[in-house]
Amino acid sequence: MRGLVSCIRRYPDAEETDYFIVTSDASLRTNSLHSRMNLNAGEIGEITIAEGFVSVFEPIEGEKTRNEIGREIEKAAAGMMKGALHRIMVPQVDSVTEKMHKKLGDAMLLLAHKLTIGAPIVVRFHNDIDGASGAYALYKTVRFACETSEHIAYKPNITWRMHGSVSYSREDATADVLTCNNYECMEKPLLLILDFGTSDESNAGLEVAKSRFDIVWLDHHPIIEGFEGRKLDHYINPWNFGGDSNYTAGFLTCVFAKTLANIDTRDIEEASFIGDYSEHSKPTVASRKLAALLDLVTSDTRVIAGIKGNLTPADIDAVLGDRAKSEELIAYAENRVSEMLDLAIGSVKIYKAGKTQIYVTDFNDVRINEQERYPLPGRFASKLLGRIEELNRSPCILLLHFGSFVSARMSKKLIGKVELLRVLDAVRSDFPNYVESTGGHSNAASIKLKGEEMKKEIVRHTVEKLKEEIGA
Ligand SMILES: [Mn+2]
Repeated sequence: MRGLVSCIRRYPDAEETDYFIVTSDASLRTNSLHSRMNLNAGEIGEITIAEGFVSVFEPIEGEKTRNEIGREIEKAAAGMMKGALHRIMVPQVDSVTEKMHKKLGDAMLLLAHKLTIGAPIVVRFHNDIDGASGAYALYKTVRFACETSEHIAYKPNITWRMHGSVSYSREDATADVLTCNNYECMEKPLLLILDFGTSDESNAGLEVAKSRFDIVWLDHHPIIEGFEGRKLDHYINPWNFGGDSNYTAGFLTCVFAKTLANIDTRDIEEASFIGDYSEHSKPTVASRKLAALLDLVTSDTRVIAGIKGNLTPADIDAVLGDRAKSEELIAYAENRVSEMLDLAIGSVKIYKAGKTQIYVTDFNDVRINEQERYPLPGRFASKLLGRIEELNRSPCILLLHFGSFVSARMSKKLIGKVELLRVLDAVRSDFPNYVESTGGHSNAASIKLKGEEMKKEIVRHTVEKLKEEIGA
């Protein structure tokens, strides 16, 4: 039997090495094998396998064989693509999907190709409901595609990393390179970025990653002019196809995943819409529960026994597979949020600006237990604005402060009337020695302070600036 050593995983000090070998006789198969022999990535040989061990490897030279196997690999990868264009019968969404479909398919073919040669794959996803739902859909789809593929006879080399910021730093890229340094592969490994990174702050990480990885970058944040990632072959963002941030990254990843295999991701798609407050959201009981669960487990990974820090889609899958455990966690999350919302509604300060009310609250006043991380202040601010909106006829603004952060949330109806980002920027120039940075979206933004000593004054000043902006 002919075999191509496509990828190798070495363990320091181990006598044996893991080899990912693409064999072809009747059909192509990618196997995980061991050997004490010292083989190189890209070598082709006539091999004998006994109980998972490569016992004989007679090298075969020649371009003809290499090209033949190359073609078989291409064919196998293309054959894995068993998905289809995904429509949800919302014309605004489906038209964007149609325009992106070719690009998503090309990116998925690259992923299928990497799976076929056993290459290492690193997936980084944003640690919120949207990012985690995308990662979970991709995990389920890839698992299904590999389990049902006649070609894939090994467990894919995928590393899942939950990512706690909105940019991809040089340190992140270095960590990803180190992860792949355990492997020696005939081609570059694959890096997949989900739901973050579209800012010029990611250029430093990209600079390190782009020479070491093939990259697929799926995001839905507004694209910043100076962001270098926009030039990547597989940078896919609905903003480039007539869509906007309402087309969430989790949904985008489901559409991407569905080019590989058509598994049911309806609840996951909807959870991502809920998580990012998309205007396309049409919640169901099941999707609300999934969103609540993802919100909880990404905010505080400790709620899942045995996890410290990184949360993987396999962990999410395990919790969802345990009905009693997931119901218990969902109930805990819902109770906690509703208790805190009640507390917050009872303790907010209200400033009138014409018909608009500006609410100010201290997150410390509504936290029930300081040891618990759920809910995180920024996400709680969005939930609190939702509750405040239910109680008001007119649109509102909320400032929630916590430590040296101030989260600003504004009713969508005020977009266009109140330039929230500009107001926060003005606050920054008025307190240059105390404000470190401001930024965010048009209706959800934040101020990062250098310390807490002037926080009271800065929050008051922000209220005054907002009043001016509203014209009251
Ligand atoms: Mn998102």
